[in-house]
Amino acid sequence: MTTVDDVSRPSRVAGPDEAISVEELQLAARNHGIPLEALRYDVTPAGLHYLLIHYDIPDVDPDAHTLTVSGAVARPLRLDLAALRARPRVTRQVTLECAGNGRALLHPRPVSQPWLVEAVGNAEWTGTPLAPLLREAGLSDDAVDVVFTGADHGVERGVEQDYQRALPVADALREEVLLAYEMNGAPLLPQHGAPLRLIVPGWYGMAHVKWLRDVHVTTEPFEGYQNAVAYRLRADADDPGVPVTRIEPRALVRPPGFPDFMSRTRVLRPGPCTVDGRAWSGYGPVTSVEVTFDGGGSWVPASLDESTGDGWGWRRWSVAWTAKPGRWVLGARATDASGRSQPVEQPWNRGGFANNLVQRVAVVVPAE
Ligand SMILES: Nc1nc2c(c(=O)[nH]1)N[C@H]1C(S)=C(S)[C@@H](COP(=O)(O)O)O[C@H]1N2
Ligand SMILES: [Mo]
Repeated sequence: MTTVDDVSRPSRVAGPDEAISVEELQLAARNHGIPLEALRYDVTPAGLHYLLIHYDIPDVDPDAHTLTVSGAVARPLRLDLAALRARPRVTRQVTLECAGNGRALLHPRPVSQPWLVEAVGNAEWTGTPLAPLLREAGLSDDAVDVVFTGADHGVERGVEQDYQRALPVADALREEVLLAYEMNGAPLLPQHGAPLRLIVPGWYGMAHVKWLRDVHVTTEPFEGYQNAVAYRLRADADDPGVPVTRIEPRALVRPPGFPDFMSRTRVLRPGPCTVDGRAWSGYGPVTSVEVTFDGGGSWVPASLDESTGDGWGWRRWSVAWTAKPGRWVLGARATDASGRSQPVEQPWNRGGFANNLVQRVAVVVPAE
């Protein structure tokens, strides 16, 4: 008998010299990253923000769309977009990063969406805070998790599902969590969750459920696929692992000079220049950034601009450099207020999540 299982691939790690497959390329073509030169913008223009869509962009009619609040609440609610828009309105700049960012650079490579380092963006999200709505619904005293369900549907490793992710009640009640209906001052685009999505500042992308249609309060820990199976840090396939939650600190270099078409190696004219980029963390503000020009051999401190927005967005960093002829490998390392920093040796886990290995940007400075 044919079942949906037959179309799914198991979770897998690539062989030592196994190249990126057409299936990985198929995912990469759907789910694009930020072009790194767009690190120049404080607020990432919507079309340049990275994208990650597990299944299909669902066909949702904004005029008919409703959000239900159900489960362990005293007063279940149903709100349409007009009702959500009539509620208190908040705009926050939030850096979103996919938990799988960096995966394709790992050895061995976990086979999934093959991100290099570009699964990030910093947009302005407008919506209404979630916590007051949950309080109005009347959370029961024994509430444990809040499950967010999207209108998209698919199958993953044999499990047919609506995209669903839960947050522990205490995290769902944080004041910064938004039900967002606008991105950068315009209604959400279809690919970013129109007409409604969750924004969970500081958390990796998988928590920010798009095409949000239901908020369900449970009295038992949620055991759905995206919490219990997919987004866990595991040493190997048998390790139960720990959940992926907040964003580890990372700094990216805005690639200087101009690129070679095929290798994307940078060519930079010799002489004084400013090297800059962005840094962020979900564990507290970035407190310092150091820069290397020799692939991690030595480091110099960068200066940090103020955080744009109210602390959930990235910070620009910059450093003066006199580029001398030769080959250079640039990278930057962020440290945050919690003391977390970035490794120069790869951290590894089976899903390739929360990797914040220091970036390597090859730069050639030709002789004059
Ligand atoms: N409903 C739904 N929400 C989702 C996803 C999804 O596939 N379906 N992908 C998640 C993941 S893994 C990421 S990284 C972010 C990406 O958000 P963006 O595409 O707006 O950048 O959305 C999250 N929300
Ligand atoms: Mo993601």
